[in-house]
Amino acid sequence: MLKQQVLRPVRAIVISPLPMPQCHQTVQPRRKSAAVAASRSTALAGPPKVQAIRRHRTSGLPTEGCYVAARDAVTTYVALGANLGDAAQALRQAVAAVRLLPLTQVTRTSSLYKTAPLEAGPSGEQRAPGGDYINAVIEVQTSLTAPEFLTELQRIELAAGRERPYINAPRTLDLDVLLYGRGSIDSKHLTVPHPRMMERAFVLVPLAEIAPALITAVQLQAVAHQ
Ligand code: PH2
Ligand code: MG
Ligand code: MG
Repeated sequence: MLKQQVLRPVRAIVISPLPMPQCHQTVQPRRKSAAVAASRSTALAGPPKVQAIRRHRTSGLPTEGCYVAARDAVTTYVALGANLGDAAQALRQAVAAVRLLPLTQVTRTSSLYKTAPLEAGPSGEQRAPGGDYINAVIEVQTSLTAPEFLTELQRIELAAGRERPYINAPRTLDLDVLLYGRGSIDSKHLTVPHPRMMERAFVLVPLAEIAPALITAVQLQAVAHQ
């Protein structure tokens, strides 16, 4: 049974951000830099040198450790869950950490929901061992690619002490990409739309709260018994 016990909305909380990298520059991809022009003329003079620093394709500026906004922002939805430690606080800190990501804005946050732990996988609707979860969904605009965004979310999970001793183990923080624009991705590390999102009340209810146009009444009805 999904207890729709709404705790305090995420947005009302004062948070202490997790440490984040500071390399958030946006590069204008048009102008040829002096560095590129110089490297081309020296290349004519002798054999090409191996370049230690990765450079932006056209500007020639170093991109090592940086993200480059090369395209419009994509609307993504991320499910947050935790059932170890101070789960509500972990979710608030996670939202704060996502806000600090490069080229990324959090545009909507659902309420926090206290939910009974459900098995993931084929037996999907059974109660799993462990304590109740706190769940939420956020809407994010990001110019990070899907793999970059996933890497950043995994880093936030790790910073929150996430361990994976066995499948469905209780967790300090779980961040799942539900949707990445209209993208359909099926890679080793990422599948979007999230393959089980439509089976889970703890995802659909907060998602419908912030993006009602994405979820139909029939879809909500189908998980209403959880
Ligand atoms: N996450 C799972 C498995 N079961 N149950 C609830 N209530 N909330 C979750 O976030 C959750 C779960 C695997 O990610
Ligand atoms: Mg999950
Ligand atoms: Mg996950």
